[in-house]
Amino acid sequence: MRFDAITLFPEMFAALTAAGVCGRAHGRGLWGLKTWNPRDYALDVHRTVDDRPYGGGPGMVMMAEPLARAVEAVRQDRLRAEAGEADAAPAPVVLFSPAGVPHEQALAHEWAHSRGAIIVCGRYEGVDQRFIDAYVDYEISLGDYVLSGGELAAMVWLDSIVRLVPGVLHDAASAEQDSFAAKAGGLLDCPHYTRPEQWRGMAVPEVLMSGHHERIGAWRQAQALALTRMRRPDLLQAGAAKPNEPAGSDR
Ligand code: 9D3
Repeated sequence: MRFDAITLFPEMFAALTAAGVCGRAHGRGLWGLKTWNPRDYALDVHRTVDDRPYGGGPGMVMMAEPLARAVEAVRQDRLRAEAGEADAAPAPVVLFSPAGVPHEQALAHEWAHSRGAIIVCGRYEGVDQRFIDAYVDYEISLGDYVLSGGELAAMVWLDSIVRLVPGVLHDAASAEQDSFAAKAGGLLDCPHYTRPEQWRGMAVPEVLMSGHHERIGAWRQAQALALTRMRRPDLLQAGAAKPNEPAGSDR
């Protein structure tokens, strides 16, 4: 599994390959990441990658040509690396943008079984639409809040995917029991406790000390349901329309 990130801030991605679950998996060769700076593919001596928007308005727009040349360089590099591989296929191009389809756990599972992608991180007000039309296969958002660029969104997206890659997590069950995982029925997770039994006058719930596995399971289920009803009632609306699904698309 190989990802290539086209970004004006390649150094940000070091966090992903250096630390934690993703860092360890990277060290074990379970996934790879290469960064590419669009400035290196600019056409002028000033290495310009942005310009003012046609039609006016605030901010700057990322120019199409440096991004396009960066994607072409990645594709050449991937062809060289994959030479002789029987199952080699062109990698999809993914743009991170506030106008994208919202990311979610089910999509993380789908990407976890892919060969990877070419990631484009937007900065400034956005990316020239002609680059998107010509090169981008998927436009992805992380949610309805404003970031200063696509890098952190891409890193969160990558983290959600890499931890699901077979062999990355030691305990496969821990992924499945996460909040939002299918086996938890799409509920928030129940509360957790560890030693000591008393902490600053607060006790651990009786039932967890009982050793009665059936009652413990029922308690956790009830806690998860109550928490979900309180914080995320939207998760309990089975079959509710999602923002990326047109009305009536479920027939
Ligand atoms: C005035 C309109 N703004 C769009 C909501 C402008 C704008 C804000 C922030 C344009 C680009 C950005 C930078 N954000 C991203 O590149 C981004 C993002 C985000 O801001 N929120 C959630 N997911 C993502 S993915 C990329």
